[in-house]
Amino acid sequence: MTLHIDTASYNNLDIEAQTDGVWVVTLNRAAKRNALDIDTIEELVRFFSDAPRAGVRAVVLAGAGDHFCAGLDLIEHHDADRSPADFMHVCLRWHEAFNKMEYGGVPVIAALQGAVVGGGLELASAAHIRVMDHSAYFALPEGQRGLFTGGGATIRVADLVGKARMIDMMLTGRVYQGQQAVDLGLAQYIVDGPVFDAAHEIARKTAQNLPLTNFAICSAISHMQNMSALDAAYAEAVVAGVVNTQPDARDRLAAFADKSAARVRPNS
Ligand code: 1HE
Repeated sequence: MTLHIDTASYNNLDIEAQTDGVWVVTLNRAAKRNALDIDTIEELVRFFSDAPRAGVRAVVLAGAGDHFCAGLDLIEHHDADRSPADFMHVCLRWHEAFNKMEYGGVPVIAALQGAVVGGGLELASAAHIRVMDHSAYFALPEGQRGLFTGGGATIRVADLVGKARMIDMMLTGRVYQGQQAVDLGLAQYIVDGPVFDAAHEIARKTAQNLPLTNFAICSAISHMQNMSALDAAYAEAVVAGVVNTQPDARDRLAAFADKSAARVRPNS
């Protein structure tokens, strides 16, 4: 049975279902540069826990205003004066949210503009595709703030840019932007026009794939990266056994066989 997502029950996320199965999730605290407070993290946990069972075919993740996300809500953190155990539990909720995104099986396309910094970069790096415009910039200012990453950067950002670059970003506050950010792997696309429209177009395209295929792409690949090569190859065979024999794929294979399906061609 398909789960119902009650969009009205979200306050810090603006959630909108489109007719094509694409859902738009917008961090909705522009006045605070979409800083991630506890409530926002809990809403991310809830949405991304429910999305795979609610018929969500793809997600565009965006930030309201000029900035994607300023990371940890530093004011909330300052005022809460947390104990080490308290903050450990905060981080575990961040991991819960971001793992639900990365391993949930629903394509998440991040539309990045302005600051994508600290925890904002950790959030973006849990998306499957990152699309940026020329205003977007990436940094890990934790080092300068007397902090450390707690939302998975040591795993995902190091994975994107490499250990040495991540260490440099944290030690020096180095900022990456523009084509260089794409070249380093921080984003896969840079666009001249509206970044939301470009991300939405990509989301629509991914939503046309079969859900079970997308589930494998947006869950199995990440899981397999955590395995030994031997176990990953075994898991790949099992996943392919399920996905590549799904009844819904038969029409697509038949279309290839009768030559009505589009062929793979080089870009013109
Ligand atoms: C915030 C936050 C925030 C803005 N927490 N309230 N992240 C950072 O170190 C980034 C901190 N933020 C900034 O560097 C800048 O705010 C921005 C580059 C993102 C935007 O600059 P600007 O000039 O557009 O805005 P602003 O004037 O600095 O801020 C506008 C408001 O947003 C202001 O609130 P107001 O009530 O005084 O109007 C700011 O306080 C508020 N604001 N950023 C709380 N981050 C799990 S560990 C993760 C570790 C981290 O993520 S460390 C955080 C890294």
